[in-house]
Amino acid sequence: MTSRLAGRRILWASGSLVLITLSACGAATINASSTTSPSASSTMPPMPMQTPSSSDPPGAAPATTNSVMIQNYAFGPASVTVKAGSTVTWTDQDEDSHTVTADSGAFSSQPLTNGQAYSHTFTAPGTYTYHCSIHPYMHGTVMVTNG
Ligand SMILES: [Cu+2]
Repeated sequence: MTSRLAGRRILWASGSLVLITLSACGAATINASSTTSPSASSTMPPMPMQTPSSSDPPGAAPATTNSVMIQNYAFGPASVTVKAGSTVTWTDQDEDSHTVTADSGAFSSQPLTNGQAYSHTFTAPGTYTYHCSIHPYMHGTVMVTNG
């Protein structure tokens, strides 16, 4: 009776020793990687990370201008914010023709040739998406705010 119990205790003890050894090894490798990677990566990411994050918001933010240039098959700025009652003017600066056509069909210019301009007055607040009917991949947005 007593010998059988002693044998079980030895097996349990050896089993727990293996577990301790494995967990110790795992902890050692985690510590090793965590101490080496931050020192190597801390010098790399902050420089590239801050440059795009600080330059993206101004570029993505809608511009407060009433003039949109159509250049290189794109509306620039692609997104503008104006107050209700404002007139937005698009000017085609490409050799190719373009239109300013509301996605909703609320307004549309004739095909503009180089140097030609089109104006539209936005009286109601809202978000107006538009495109070029000749080049449907050209998109722009006019956000109209309350006075
Ligand atoms: Cu176009």
